[in-house]
Amino acid sequence: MAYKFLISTLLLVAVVKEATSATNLTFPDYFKFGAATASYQVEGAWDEDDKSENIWDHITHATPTYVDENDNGDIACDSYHKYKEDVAMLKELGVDYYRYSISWSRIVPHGLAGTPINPVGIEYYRNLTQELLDNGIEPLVTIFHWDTPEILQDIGGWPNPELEEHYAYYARTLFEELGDLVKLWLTFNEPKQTCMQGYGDGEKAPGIKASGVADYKCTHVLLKAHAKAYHIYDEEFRATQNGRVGMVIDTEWFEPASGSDQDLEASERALQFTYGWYANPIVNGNYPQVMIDRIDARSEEQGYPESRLPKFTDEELEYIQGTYDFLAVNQYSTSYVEWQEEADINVISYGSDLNVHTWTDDSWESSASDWLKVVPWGIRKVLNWVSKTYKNPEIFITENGYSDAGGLEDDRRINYYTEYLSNILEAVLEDGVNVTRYTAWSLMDNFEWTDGYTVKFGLYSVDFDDPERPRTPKQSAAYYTKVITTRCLVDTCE
Ligand code: GBH
Repeated sequence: MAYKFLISTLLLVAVVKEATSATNLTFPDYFKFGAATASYQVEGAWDEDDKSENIWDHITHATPTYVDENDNGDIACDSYHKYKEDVAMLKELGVDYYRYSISWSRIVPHGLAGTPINPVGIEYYRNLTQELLDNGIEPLVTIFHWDTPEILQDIGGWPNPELEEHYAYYARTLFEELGDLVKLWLTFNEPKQTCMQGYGDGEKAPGIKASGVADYKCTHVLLKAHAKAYHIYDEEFRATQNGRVGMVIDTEWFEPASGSDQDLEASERALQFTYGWYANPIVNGNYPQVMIDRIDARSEEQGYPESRLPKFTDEELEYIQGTYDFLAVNQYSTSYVEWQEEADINVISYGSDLNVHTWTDDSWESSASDWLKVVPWGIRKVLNWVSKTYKNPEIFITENGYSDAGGLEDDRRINYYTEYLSNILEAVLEDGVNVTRYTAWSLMDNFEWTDGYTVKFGLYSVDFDDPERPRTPKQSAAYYTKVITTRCLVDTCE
């Protein structure tokens, strides 16, 4: 009998060991766990209470086929009306904090600096934030998550230098109206996607295709807007409010295809064109040298009177440098990268300015998003790279998560979280990377941009066919709660 029991116990241990290679280390006490959403993806109420149209309202209404199944965020998860339920979910999950974003066109419906503030918009975010605080959940607020007021797009959008002033006015308004409650601010979510997808490849609203030109102009204005918001906080609010400000930058890991100098250089170049495009200015004061050198040279050869990569003045460089209290990283996936022959000089695009060959491995597990492969070791490499490249900053992981086609028994999502968190924990405890927060994307299924509602990232499922938009926890929600309470990824930890 005892013998049989021993055998089956050994078998069980072997099976559990096989199922995961996750570390049995324990998350340190200071490490915090959160979950994230973004305004356009969850709120709905697109034209209620004096909110004006934003670029996503506009593109989904004007060109319904822009999104899978002609869907839009008109109602989404209806979080505008159901925020108390959202907070109850966060409480049930047991997270330390909630990352959510504010809808600019709810706060400044006319968009332009100096125009009236919408008190009902402010009230919504004060109510949501107070509800979080009453439930012991810390707010982590994204000021801008891709939903530019349409009026600002009508004057050219982010490539227009005026946007710096309009954004600064909006950001100051938030510090003034919410800064007594909110102590952690993120100026921009994934600015690379705003600029490259919005104005480069057209994959996101406003859908403009001017790669290699408009994406660089967009970034130039956006970085100045970020710096201005940071300085406004510093000069007018920090002393009384005591908060911190940063920017969310996304990157894949680019794994060199070989150890050759050329492939190592290609990997570094890809990281500099991706994470470095935004991080280098705010940490070191300018675009990465490899971007300046390559884009300047190609522009000249192409007959441009000046570089397609705009220049900062000396004052601007100084103004932008140091505008971060921590670095934030969104990380999901990995590609292989290798050096390639110089691209045709007649092609004008970000891709040919970067000029590397990338691909993914067929053996990597896929997800419901074509760009998302399950490569847990990639996040550990990204964290080490960010830490080493930018002087060992405090790092928040502001997004990480897995997409599927739906269902409550989401074992592949549990596997993703287990394996990625394991690599993060090893980066912290074995590599000495200063990561202090981990944010799961997403709290619940929501409007996944051009994929509409066909792709699901949530820990909670939302029934989009039911007008009440009921939420139901998936198995991954229970797993995440267990990780947060035990601070451990496997059954027993050291
Ligand atoms: C985040 O972006 C967003 O912040 C969030 O709103 C979104 O819902 C979530 O992730 C899930 O998508 O097609 O190969 O050119 C994710 C990072 C980077 C993913 C750019 C799509 C395009 C890669 N994104 N990427 S590709």
